[in-house]
Amino acid sequence: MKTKKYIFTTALFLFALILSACGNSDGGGDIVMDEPVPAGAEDAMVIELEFTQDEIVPNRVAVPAGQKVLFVIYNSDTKTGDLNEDHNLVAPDIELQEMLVIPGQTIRRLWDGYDVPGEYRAGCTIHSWIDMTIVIE
Ligand SMILES: [Cu+2]
Repeated sequence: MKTKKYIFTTALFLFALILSACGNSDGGGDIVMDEPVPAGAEDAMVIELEFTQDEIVPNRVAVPAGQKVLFVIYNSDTKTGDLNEDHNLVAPDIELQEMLVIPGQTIRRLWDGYDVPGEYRAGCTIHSWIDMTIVIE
């Protein structure tokens, strides 16, 4: 009898823990507002970007071919309104996977870089008019 009660209490506790962990996200895990520098960033070039309400600052950056990059991206777009203030940066042409940044958040993500020189568009898929150019040199 005592063991059963213990198991029930433990299950209840775990359930409450799971509920609170999911509390302020969309079930996709906890959102870190100020991400730490990821492992492996030692030899990366740092590129700092800021999403505002209608642009990426700066909107043009140059990266040597094959250079690993640490993106530090801040979303200062905290206005409330009918538009979504979340932004992401995506550049399929140079294999840059989506990086989502919520209002007030700073993310720090590594990108392996790209080998073929040229000018490539990187943009926000949530707001198609917000974009920038990444120049591979
Ligand atoms: Cu956007």
